[in-house]
Amino acid sequence: MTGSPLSYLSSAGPAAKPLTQLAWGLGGISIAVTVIVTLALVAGIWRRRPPAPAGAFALEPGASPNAGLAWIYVGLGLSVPVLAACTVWTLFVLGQVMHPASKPQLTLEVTAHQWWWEVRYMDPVAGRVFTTANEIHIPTGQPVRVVLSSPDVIHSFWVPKLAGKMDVIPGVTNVTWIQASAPGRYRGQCAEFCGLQHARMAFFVTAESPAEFNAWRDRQLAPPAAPTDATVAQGSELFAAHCASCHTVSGTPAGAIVGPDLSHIAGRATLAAGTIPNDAAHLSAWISDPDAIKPGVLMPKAPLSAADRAKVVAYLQSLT
Ligand code: HEC
Ligand SMILES: [Cu+2]
Repeated sequence: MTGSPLSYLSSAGPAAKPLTQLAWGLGGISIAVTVIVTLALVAGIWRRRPPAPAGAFALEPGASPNAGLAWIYVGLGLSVPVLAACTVWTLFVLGQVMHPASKPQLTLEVTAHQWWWEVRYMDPVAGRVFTTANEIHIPTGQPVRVVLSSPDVIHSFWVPKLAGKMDVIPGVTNVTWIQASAPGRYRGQCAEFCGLQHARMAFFVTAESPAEFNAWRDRQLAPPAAPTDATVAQGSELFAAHCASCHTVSGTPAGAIVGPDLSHIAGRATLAAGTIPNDAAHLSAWISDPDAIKPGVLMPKAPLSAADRAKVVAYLQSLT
C-alpha cells in the first residue's frame, strides 16, 4: 500500500515526510476514536436497563432525567484536547513544509496545460534556459523551487512522494518545492479536475545524482543532431510541414509552443503525459489518431500516409 506510486503514506523527501507522519497520525487517531465509540455503543446496548414494572413510567424509579450527562462531560474532556492537539500538529506541519531548509539553487517554471505539463528550467544565464515536458529531472539531496502557472483552467501539481498538492490557477502564480532524498522515478498527477483527460495528465520526476543531473541538463541544452540518414531527413521535412505549427525542436525553424517541446522527445520514456510508452509503434499510433488514445486531446490527426508517418517516427526517434 505504501509502496504504490501515488500513496502518500510513505515519502521520499523532506517536503513530504511531515505530511506522511501527519497522515499516519491523524489516520491512527480516527481509527482509535471509531473503535472506542463503537465499543461504548456495543457496551451500552449489552447492558440494558432492567425492565420497568408493568404500567410504570418508563424511567427507573429514582433515576434523574439527566442521568448520563456525566458521560457527555467525559466525552468532551477526552475529545477536545485530542482535537486541539491535531489542529496544532497540522498547523505545525504546514509551517514545516512551507519553506525548504536551504535556498533552492534550481527553479523550474511548470505550466499546466490541458492535458500536459510544460517544464522550463530557469538559469541566470539566458542561453542555459531550456524547455521540456512531462518528465522532470532533478538532482537528489537539494530543494527545487517549482513556480506554477496555467493558461487555461485550474490544475494541481502533485508528486505524493515528494510534496503535498499545490493548485495551479490561471492568473495566479503559486510556488512550491520538491526534494528527493534518494534517486528514483516518482510519479506525479494533476490533482484538480481539469476536463475530459484530467486522468491522463500524469508526469514523472526522475531524481538522480547531481553529476547525472548535470549531464542530462547538458544534453537538453544542446540542439539535437542534424539528420544524416535520408529517411530521417525526409521525416524532418514532413515534421516542418505538419507539426511545426505547434511544436518546437531546438536548432530547427520549428518553434511553436502550442504543444510539448519535442527537442529531445526520444529521451522520454512515455508520451502524452504518461499515457503511453514512447516507442515506434506507439508514436505511430499517436500521430495517426491522438484522439483515439486521449479523447478530446488538443492535437489533431496528421493527414500522413503510413510511409510518411514512418519517416516522421524515424525523425522523432532521432531526437535524443
Ligand atoms: C494543433 C497543434 C498540434 C499539431 C499540428 C501537432 N501537435 Fe503534437 N501535440 C499537440 C498537443 C497539444 C500535445 C499534448 C497532448 C496531450 O498530451 O494532451 C501534443 C503531443 C505530442 C506528442 C507527445 C509529446 C510528449 O511530450 O509526450 C508528440 C510525440 C507529438 N505531439 C507529435 C506530433 C507530430 C509528429 C505532429 C505532426 C505530425 C504533431 N504532433 C502535430 C499539439 C499539436
Ligand atoms: Cu487535471
